[in-house]
Amino acid sequence: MALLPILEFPDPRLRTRAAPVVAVDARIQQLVDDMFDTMYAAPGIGLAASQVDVHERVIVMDLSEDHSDPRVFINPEITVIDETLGTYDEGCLSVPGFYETVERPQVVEVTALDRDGTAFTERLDGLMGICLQHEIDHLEGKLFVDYLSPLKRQRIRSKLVKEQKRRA
Ligand code: QAP
Ligand code: CO
Repeated sequence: MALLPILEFPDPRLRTRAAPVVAVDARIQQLVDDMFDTMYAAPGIGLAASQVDVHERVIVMDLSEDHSDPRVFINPEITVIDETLGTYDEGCLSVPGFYETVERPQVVEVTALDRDGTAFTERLDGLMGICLQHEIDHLEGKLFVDYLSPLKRQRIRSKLVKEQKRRA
């Protein structure tokens, strides 16, 4: 069991574009396990490696209430299946305490590698599809606050910087 420190907005390291995983080896499997420990402890429903300062294309998710549906997406590629936009009040472990409405395509198809390095393709809708798009954004150095107005983003930034200074 290992908990990894989570980077918080506006940390510039969250803007790093993650590189593809070259081999799903013991190091990546350890990273996946540590990311699950970190996400479950938070608690959260999704975590991208970028958020723990590892800039490789690894995502973990679990939308169940009892840790019964762990999902791993390594080198994910998504295609939008239904362009219709849906809204959701998104949050992020890297933007603690803030939830804002974001619009995203409703249905996506993902091809990725699992924890064993085996490729799979799956259609995701509802919160699962939204969460995966949010996590893939992290791998591109993008955060949900980027979809908000500059004023809202600045307010969130100021409050978080103040909180980070208080803790330091
Ligand atoms: C991403 O986010 C997500 O502010 C996963 O104080 C969330 O697990 C995608 C969390 C919603 C789509 C919809 C946030 C925990 C967890 C906080 C999370 C907080 C404590 C966020
Ligand atoms: Co996030």
